[in-house]
Amino acid sequence: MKRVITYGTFDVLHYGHINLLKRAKALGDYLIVGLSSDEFNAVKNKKSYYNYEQRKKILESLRFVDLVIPEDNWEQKVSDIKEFRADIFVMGDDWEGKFDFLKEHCAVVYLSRTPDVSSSMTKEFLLG
Ligand code: C2G
Repeated sequence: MKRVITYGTFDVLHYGHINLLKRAKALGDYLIVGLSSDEFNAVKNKKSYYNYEQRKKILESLRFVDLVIPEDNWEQKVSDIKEFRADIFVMGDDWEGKFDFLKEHCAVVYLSRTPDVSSSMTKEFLLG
C-alpha cells in the first residue's frame, strides 16, 4: 500500500486540480489531501469562495481522494507524513523545490501545473 499526500486550497474545483489529484493518486494506492483551512488560507493571503467544509465535501466526493485532513499551518507536513505514513509527497511544480526538505521523510514529486486555468480566473469570469 503506497500512500500519497498533497496539500492545497482547492477552491472552485477545476480540471487543473483534477489533473493534479488524479496523477498524484496514480503514483500510489491511497491519496490523502491536506486541505487548507479558512484560517490558513488567510495566512496564505487567499480568500476562498467555498469554506473549508464545502471544499472538503467536494474533494471527498472524488473517487480518487481517500482521505481529507485539515491543513492549519506550514509546519505540519512532517508530522502528517509520519502520522499518515505517507510514502510520496506531491505538489504542482509552481512549488518546485519548496518542499525538498521533506525528502528525508518521503519521496517528493512535483507534477506539472495545468496551464490557463485557476480558481481566480474562474472567479474573475463569473464576476464579469
Ligand atoms: N494546480 C495545478 N494546476 C492548476 C492549478 C493548481 O496543478 N492550474 C495544483 C497546484 O500546483 C497545487 C494544487 O493544484 O499542487 C492545489 O492548488 P491550490 O489550491 O492553489 O493550492 P496552493 O494554494 O498552492 O496551496 O502547503 C501547500 C499549500 O497549501 C498549497
